[in-house]
Amino acid sequence: MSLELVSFPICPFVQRAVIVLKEKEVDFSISYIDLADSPKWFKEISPFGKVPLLKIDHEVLFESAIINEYLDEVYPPRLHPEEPLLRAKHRGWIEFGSNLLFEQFRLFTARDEDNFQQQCEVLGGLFARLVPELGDGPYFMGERFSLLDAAYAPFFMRFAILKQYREELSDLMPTPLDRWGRALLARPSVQVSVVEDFEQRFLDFGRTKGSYILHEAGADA
Ligand SMILES: N[C@@H](CCC(=O)N[C@@H](CS)C(=O)NCC(=O)O)C(=O)O
Repeated sequence: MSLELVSFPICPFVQRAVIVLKEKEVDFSISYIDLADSPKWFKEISPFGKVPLLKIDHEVLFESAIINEYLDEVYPPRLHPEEPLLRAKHRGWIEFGSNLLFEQFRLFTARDEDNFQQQCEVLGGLFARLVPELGDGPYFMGERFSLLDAAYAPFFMRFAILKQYREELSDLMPTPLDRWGRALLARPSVQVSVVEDFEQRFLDFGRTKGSYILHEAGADA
């Protein structure tokens, strides 16, 4: 069976699937498209016009959560909880993590101080909601790295970059979340889940979107 991930180099949703493939030590190839000018073949096979896609021989899967569940069912070790109720809870919190990524994107691409502060409030509210669910760590609800952990790692990787541009972002993140993020970023599968020049590409993308915090820090030259 040949596996190919269709990607955009800084997409956090593709990164979720890469982390799972790395955790499971599965061979795969990755191809990159330009989302601003996506090829015809991609439009034909991507129902939402979004990455990631996972091509499995001649079949195509879309949506990161679905792709990861498929990988989890086919390749060991099992990362989703075995117990149905807990698994369902994890699915809900993975969805919450997707929302967190969208709000982080809005923070990154905020075009002025007011908008940036508004987004800080939104993220602060989401953090407060998440903290009581965490448990004692080091991972979400326990000691085992799960699909949910893979789904949140891209958020923490991007947040670590953004913190360099606005100090108050460090204060915004509650200590238990920060501890969780550090555990995720220390994971080898997470460290090799992005392109080598990821940070540069991420910042370049922010500049094209008029990111206020980059501009303010004089980082958009
Ligand atoms: N719910 C989707 C979200 C994927 C997503 O938003 N991908 C972005 C790139 S990070 C995309 O392809 N955007 C293209 C577009 O919206 O036109 C998933 O979990 O896979």
